[in-house]
Amino acid sequence: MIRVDRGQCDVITADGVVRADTAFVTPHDPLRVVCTGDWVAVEPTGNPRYVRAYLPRRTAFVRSTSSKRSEGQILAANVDHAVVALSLAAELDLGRVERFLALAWESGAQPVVVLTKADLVPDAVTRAHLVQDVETSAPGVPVLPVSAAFGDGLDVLAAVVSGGTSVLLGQSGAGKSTLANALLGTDVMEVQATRDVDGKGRHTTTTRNLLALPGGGVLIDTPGLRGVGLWDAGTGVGQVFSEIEELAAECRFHDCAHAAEPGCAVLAAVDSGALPERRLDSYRKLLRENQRIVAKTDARVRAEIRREWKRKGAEGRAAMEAKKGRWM
Ligand SMILES: Nc1nc2c(ncn2[C@@H]2O[C@H](COP(=O)(O)OP(=O)(O)OP(=O)(O)O)[C@@H](O)[C@H]2O)c(=O)[nH]1
Ligand SMILES: [Mg+2]
Ligand SMILES: [Zn+2]
Repeated sequence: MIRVDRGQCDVITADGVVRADTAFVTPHDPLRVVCTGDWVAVEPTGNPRYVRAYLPRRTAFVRSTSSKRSEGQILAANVDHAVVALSLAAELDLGRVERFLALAWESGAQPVVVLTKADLVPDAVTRAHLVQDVETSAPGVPVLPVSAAFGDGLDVLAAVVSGGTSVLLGQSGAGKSTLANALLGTDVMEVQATRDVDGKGRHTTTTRNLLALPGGGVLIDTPGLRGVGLWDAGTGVGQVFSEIEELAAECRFHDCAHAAEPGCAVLAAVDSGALPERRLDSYRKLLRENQRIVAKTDARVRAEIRREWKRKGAEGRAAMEAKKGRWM
């Protein structure tokens, strides 16, 4: 599945790209809506041809659409590498990186951070510091500075994305489509100058697109995301802050809240400077946000189940009454 747009989608088949109708795979539940990266079964003939089903997903990148509503949105399916694009032209927002990475880990894909527009930070020492800052916030995640404009770092990224399916994620104007074009070797995706110096763009890319790379592998370019809300990402948050979870195992108390407990290994690490306080704050913030979302979702799911029971109960009673009625 290449792209979904207003009830229509493009599917790669043995006979080339086919346009199909998604009416049968667009249920009410937003997490079950067909999505770029899905493997689908499309009718062999017909006008329109309908997508009838999609295969179970290996991985799925899901965010919550806003912090107010507990609704998940699937951004890409069956992705192996979640490439988080972050512009070096704008001020680094490590909290945002951590948030993206929590969702990336949670999706089941291997996260990669790409620091784009490296040519705009010509000083090598400054650049190295920026890379290091991101690395500290992303244990277990490769951090690659690249310049699509000059080609620096592109070979390493090309090697990473040559196996399997990768998705490009990040804010509008981060340079995702420019990167996609550089990896493709041709200008397939439209690119636009960012509107202002703070690095905010105006959403040049508006649909998710799946592109076949010349060196093998498949790349999904996505529209910029201003914010990504966590969506049931407890495991992902744990992975982003794996060094804190490792430290926590050394705390004297099993249920240490790392607040003021004696023998707290986490606070000791903050005191010694080994763990930046910002990391601990960010960890707490994301854990809290995630718990809120999970609680909300649970509440909503429980309410739905209750409604279903009530409906079934009412139907059951009506059926009983009807039976009684017949027998009397
Ligand atoms: N100097 C420099 N500019 C770049 C580089 N990569 C991208 N840009 C510029 O950044 C701007 C935004 O690039 P896009 O590729 O459209 O950004 P995007 O992330 O796809 O944006 P959306 O589609 O809105 O999400 C364009 O003006 C690009 O020319 C780079 O390596 N160096
Ligand atoms: Mg784009
Ligand atoms: Zn502790």
